Order: sequence, then C-alpha cells, then structure tokens
Amino acid sequence: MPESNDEVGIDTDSTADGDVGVDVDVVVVGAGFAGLYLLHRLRGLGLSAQGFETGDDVGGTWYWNRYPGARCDIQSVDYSYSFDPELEKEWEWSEKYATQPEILRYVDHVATRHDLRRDIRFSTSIDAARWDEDNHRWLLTTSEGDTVRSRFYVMATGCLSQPKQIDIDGAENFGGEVYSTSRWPHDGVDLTGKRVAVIGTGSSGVQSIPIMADQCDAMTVYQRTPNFAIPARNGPTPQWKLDEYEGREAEYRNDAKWSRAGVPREPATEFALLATEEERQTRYERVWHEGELVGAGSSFADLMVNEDANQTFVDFLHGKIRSIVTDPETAAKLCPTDHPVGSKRICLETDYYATFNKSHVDLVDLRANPIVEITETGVTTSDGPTEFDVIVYATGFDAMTGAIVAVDIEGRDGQSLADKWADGPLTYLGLTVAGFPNFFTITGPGSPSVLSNMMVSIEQHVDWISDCIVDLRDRGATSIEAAPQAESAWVQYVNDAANITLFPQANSWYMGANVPGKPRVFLPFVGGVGAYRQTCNEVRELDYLGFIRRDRTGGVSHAVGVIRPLQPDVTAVLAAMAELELPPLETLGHEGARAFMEATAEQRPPGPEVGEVVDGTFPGPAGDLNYRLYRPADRDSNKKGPHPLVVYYHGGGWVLGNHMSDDPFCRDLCVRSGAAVLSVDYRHAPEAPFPAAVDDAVAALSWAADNAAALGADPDRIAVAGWSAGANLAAVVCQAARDSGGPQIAGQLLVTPVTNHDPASPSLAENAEGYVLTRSLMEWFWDQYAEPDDRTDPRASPLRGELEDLPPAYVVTSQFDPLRDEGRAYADALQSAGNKVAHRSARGHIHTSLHAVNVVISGAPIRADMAEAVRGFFA
Ligand code: NA7
Repeated sequence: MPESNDEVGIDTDSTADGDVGVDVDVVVVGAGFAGLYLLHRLRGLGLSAQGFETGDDVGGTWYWNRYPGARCDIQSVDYSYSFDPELEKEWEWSEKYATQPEILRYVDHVATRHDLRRDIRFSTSIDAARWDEDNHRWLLTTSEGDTVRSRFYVMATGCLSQPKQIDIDGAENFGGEVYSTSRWPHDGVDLTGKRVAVIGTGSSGVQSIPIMADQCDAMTVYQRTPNFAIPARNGPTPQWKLDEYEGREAEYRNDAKWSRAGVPREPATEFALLATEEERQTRYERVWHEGELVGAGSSFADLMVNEDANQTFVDFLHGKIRSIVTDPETAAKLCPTDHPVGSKRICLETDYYATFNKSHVDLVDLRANPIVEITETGVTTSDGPTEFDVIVYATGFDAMTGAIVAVDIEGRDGQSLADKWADGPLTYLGLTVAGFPNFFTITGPGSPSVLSNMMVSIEQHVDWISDCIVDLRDRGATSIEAAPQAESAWVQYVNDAANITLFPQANSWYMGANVPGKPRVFLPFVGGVGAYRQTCNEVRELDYLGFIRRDRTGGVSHAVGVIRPLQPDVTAVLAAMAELELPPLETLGHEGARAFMEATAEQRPPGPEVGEVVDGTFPGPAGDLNYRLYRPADRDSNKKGPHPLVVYYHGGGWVLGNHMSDDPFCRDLCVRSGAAVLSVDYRHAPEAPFPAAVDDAVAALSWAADNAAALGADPDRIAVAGWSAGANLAAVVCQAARDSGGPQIAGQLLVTPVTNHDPASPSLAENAEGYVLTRSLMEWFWDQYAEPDDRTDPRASPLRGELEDLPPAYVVTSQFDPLRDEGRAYADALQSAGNKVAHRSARGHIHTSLHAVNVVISGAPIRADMAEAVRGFFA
C-alpha cells in the first residue's frame, strides 16, 4: 500500500486513528478504464492513491463480460485511451470492434506499462464509506473488514457493472446450468449438443445469440422487447477511419473531445422531414452499410427530437429486418414498435437476424406469451413448458446508479446516498453530490457517460477531478462540495435536455425502467461531450462555480451561481449564433436588418402542416395590406369549419417582419389550437412611424370581424395574438376595440409583449446583452417607431392605458428577456383591473426562443399551453 505523503500530498494533519490501516489522499474504487487512468494521473501529480477492485485483476466491465461475441460497439480506434501517445503508437487493434479478450489484453498492457497494479487491492471491495467531518476525510470499510482513511473518495465503478437481479418466478428452481452474460465463466462454456434458453435481447443477447446458436442443438430466445440493430460489419478497421485518424492522431483525439458523442463526426444539419424519400433512403442505406452507432444516431438533425422524423428510420429498419428474416411472423416479432429508434441503445449485430432463419432457433414474444415460471426442467410460458439444459440470462444491469448505491455511503450529518437518491440520482455535473464532500463519481448520472464514447468521457472526468484536487491542494483547502442550489439547477438542466428528445419515451435502462422499483428518471446527460466539457471547463474557470470549499481553519468560500440557467437548446442556439459572429442587427440599418431577417427565415425549419394556407390582401387606412390565413385541417371531413379565428400580429420591433415572418409559429398555433390564424401585415417604421402600425392593426381586426364568414371563420369567436411588438399591437387593439365598442374579442394571447417604454426596468438591465434582443436593439426599435413624447401614449405603451373591461388575457414572459418585467407588469395590471388573466413564465427562455418552432424544442410545452389558452378563449 502506498504511504500518505505529507510533503506533496493533500494536508494529512488529522489525529491518528487507531483502527485505520492506511491514510491516503485518494481512494479509487474500480480498476476498469476509469480507475486505471485515475490512478495513473494521481501518481503523476504526487498524490497517494489506493485502488480497490472486486475482481482479481484489472478490466472492469471487460473483466466480467466474457460471454461469446462480447465486443465494444464503438470502433476500437476510438474506444481506447488518448492520454499516452506512445501507447497509441505501439498498440494496434486487429478489428474494427475488438473482442472482449483483445480489449482485456489492452487493459492488461496499459496496467503493466504504467505499473498500476501495485496501487490496487484486488478481490476487495469497499462496502461502506463515511464522511468524517471533524477530520475532513472519508473512512472506508473494505470487504476484508479493515478501514482505510482518505481525503478523497472516487467511484470509478462503471455504468454497467451491477447486474440486474433476476426477477423471474422460479428462477432458483432450475436444475440445469445457469449462466449470466455479465458474469460469464472465465474458462468458457461448452454448449455443444445442449438445449439452450436465452432470456434478454439487448446488446449482450444480440451479440451472443448467433454464436451460441452455432454451438447448441436447440435454442429458444425469450424476447420481451425487440431492439433495433444494424450490421456491425466487423473486420479490419475500415480505411476511411484510418484515413481520418492516422498521421493526425492528436487532432483526431481533440475533435473527439469536442464532438457530440466522443467520436469525431460532423453533426447532421439536414432534417429528415425536409428530405425527399430518396434522400432519406440513401442516407439510411449508408448507415446500414457503415455499421456505426454514432452514424446511426445522428443520420438527421431531427431524428431524436421529432417522432415523425424518427418513424422514417424505424420504417427503413423494419424493412431491413423483413428482408433478412424469412418467416414473416418471426420478422414481425423482431420489429420494435414500442420505442423510437435510438431511444434505447441500438445494437450492432453480426448474423443476429439471420440466426432466426435457422430451424433449431425459436423466438418467443414474451408480450404475447409471458413467462409463467421457471421450473426445475425449463421455462413455462402461457403457451406451456419447454425443457432446457441451459438457461442464459442476458437481462442487463442496474445501470449507472446500481454500483454506487450498492455501497453504504454516508455523507455529512449521516445522510445516506441511497436515501438521497431514492427518487433518482441528484448530482452536480454527474461528478459530485451535495452533502458528500470530496466524493466524486466518474461518468456518473448527469454526465454524458453511456451516451458517449466512454473513453472520452472517462478521460475528461479523470482530468477534471485531478485538476480539482490539485487546485484544492494549492489553495490549502481540505474539502470541496457541490452547493445544493447548483446541484438542483444541474439536475433540472439534465432533465430539460432529455425532455427535448425522444429518449424518455423508451422503457430503457437509460431511464432506469428495466429495474423494477427503480425511479423513472433519465440518467445520462444528452447534450453531448463537447458541450458538457465546455460546461465543466467554465465551472472551473469561474472559480469552481457552484462549489463550496473549506479549509483547515474553518474558512469557507463559495462561488455562488448556476452554470447553465438557460434551456439546453436555447444555450445551443446562442452558442451557434455566437460562432457566426453576426453584427448587431441595429448596425445594419432598417433595410439591411430586414434583408438579414428574410435570409434567416429561409433557412429555418418549417412549422407543421396545416389544413390550408390562403394568401390575400385587406384594405388598410393607407392602402392594401397582406395577410396569410392558416386553416386547421378538419379531422372530421363532414364537419368543415367554421373555425374560431385568431388575428395575429407578427414581431419585429415595428420595423422588421411581415405577415409571413412568423410562419412556423402561426402554423404551430393553428394546429395546436384548432383555430384559424390570420397573420396580418401592418406598416413599418421608420417609413410609417407610430401610430401607423396601430391604425393598421385596428383596421385588420375590423376587417377580419366583418369578413370572418368569408374566411371560413366564426365571426362570434375572434381572438387576437401577437409576439413581441406584435403582442404590443394585440394589447393595444384590445383597448381600442373596447373604446370603440367592438369588435368583440374573446381573448388576447400576448407572447413576450412590449408593454411599456421603461429604460430602467430591471430585466432590461439583467438581460441587456447576450440573449439576442439587446438593450441597444430595443432602443433602436423604439427610436425608429415612436418619438420620445409618443412613447408614453397608451397606444405605444399599453401598460399606461385604462385596463378595465378587457378581454381575458394569456401573457407569456421569458426569464431571460429584457421585456420580461414589462410583460409581467402588464399581466399584474390587467389582473388588478379585474380582468381574467393567466401569466405563464417560461423558465430558461429568451425573447426569441418561444416562437422558434422546431428549433427550440423546449418551447413546445409552452406553445401547447398557449394553444390551450386560446381554446379556452373560445370555450
Ligand atoms: P440490456 O440492454 O438492458 O438488455 C437486457 C435484456 O433483457 C432486454 O432485452 C430486456 O428486456 C431483457 N430482460 C430484462 N429483464 C427481463 C425479464 N425479467 N424477462 C424477460 N426479459 C428481460 O442489457 P445488455 O447487457 O444486453 O446490454 C447493456 C449494454 O451493454 C448495452 O446497451 C451496451 O451499451 C453494452 P426489456 O428491453 O427490458 O423489455
């Protein structure tokens, strides 16, 4: 065992503790890829470290999972360490996806090369861990009964290391041989001449079934849920991969670090729903022939966020399965229909589907014929018993959290980690847990981990933890711990990120849904390794934002704050915009700004299909103006309209935009609310300043009311809506209609409205920069639109108007909008004046994100609420 080193290590000034055998800087649990690299890093930093490993040698998941056909599913070139360039040079992978024995040889080679075994106690686990607050140390109890004391405690226990308990009645009664893919005997299993049952068709089942089927006499595969699989097309590393990698290894590794999945690949920018059928087929065929998970999961930009887009790939894969499996009934059973493709980890297969063409292989669909029990001689389903010599369980893992909560971990004030995580894991960055000082998890829940190339994620975590420990050492601090506020904000962010995608729809181990009783929470962070790395780097650069540090003398420092307060997709859009280094809109002049907005609109994804779109004109006070009418599709073809009508005013600061510029948003509102949406144009500033837009907006409403029937709408059910400056006009129109005795307005939907010219509003100061609508842009809009004296006119600042007797209102404000406070103030004032008002505050949104249909997916639930409110106006 290594000795603690007072000279270079972390402070070891605590009182001696008689029953403690060893006192080290860091205890590392697990000797897989993560634990080994961490031990290597710590040694290089002059820290004393002790590793513990349950197995009797290194390898982690590759030590245990020795089932036939076990391979990695990320190409070996990628699924290998990058920290040691010499190692990269001297090791050559024999196959695209290395087998378990070859990966284990690699791990052995690394452990030997860096002499890592000397710091590891094998065949020993950590059973319990307790934070000793007085001494700022962890006390760890081993399976041998001794106690080890350490300043830091790191769980490098892997995400798929705790096998799921077998949860099938009678399993213990079986008298034949029983194997589990995750604990396969080291000297192999001979299945020759045997009748074999396999339960489970995840990756382990898919990899092992074809090989076991080749050996045995008869095989029955018990399938609860079919998985999507594409051909692995194993063989030597493909030339295209070598071309990308060889000769530019460092650059390649760096690209991997900043990629989405930890493998360099340009993210798809095309949308499946915009592509032609032929384009889609071409791309899916390429995925099918390439045999790479990363390619499959990112074939189109909308694949994992749009169900219709996803279905196009589902249909393609179903077609492939039917083309391989000759019996149509078996093929149908093998076609997954209960989850979007990619929402469970796609399997890489070699002869898996073809195996079901063999006469000695049967497939039982457990949804149709559930297992009643396992008996002494075999498996009984609702169809009757079948006898077997061998049962193989390929039933998966208690993923991501299982191995961590298997240890009895007690943090500050005796808090148990298992209790804290009873409703799902709470972590800050997937690295640390509030209330558990100096405790780290490598690739823990809340980090990209299993959604990425694990090697990239492991190295990033090890490096971050090592830097953090060194930073503490340099400051003379003795502990670091996540602040509860930072932790809950991160958990929220991780959930928000998952909820943008289709991932939560599947009953997957990503969701904890495979383990009975486990909380249904999406465990990994879906935002990608590059964005995540950036986040962790920023936390460090912001003096460990969200962390509390303590020193020996009781001193406390806390970098208060939250690292990602915006919605994940809003963050991504802002990052993409920042990369474009666009000039501020107001510097382009009104013509230039309009041209820019039009060009941008051409590149955005479209909104949903509506029943009908009709363009036309209506008479404004100074000449004809354009409108675009969106009619909902009538679900019942015998019952056409008339629909309620929403007169909609577009945004653009009274300067930009037209009746088509909010097209996706209008479509979305039309489809969701079932109302016809009439998007009307109005004259713009500076050519036609205040009150031209107001006059036009009022005229549009009157014309719509007079012509509703001709538009196929119901004249007695008319509401108004608008976004930004358009919401300003909608609010003003309601006041005008009240004052002039009509038309009757059923409701007003005001989305991030301008309601007042108040340069002193706190939200204008807080969100003045960085959230698209800046203070300077807002002031420019006002300057174009209204003379200073006119800005207090209620027709420009409706908050300053008479607010009694107005139509019911639904006001939406965004948290990071300079206009947030005036929107809220309008909602409050409407309420005080006795109107019916609902105010919806959009957490993590900016001024422009709510109406960015199919771009900012996190706005969708808020748009659904808006539509519900519109339905309510007409109820
Ligand atoms: P998985 O992917 O969790 O697969 C486990 C399989 O076992 C899956 O088909 C399960 O069906 C099935 N299962 C689990 N419990 C039962 C019971 N009680 N009855 C019938 N079937 C059951 O684990 P793997 O080991 O295959 O792969 C894990 C990861 O390792 C993989 O994603 C790669 O990253 C490598 P279910 O789908 O839950 O209905």
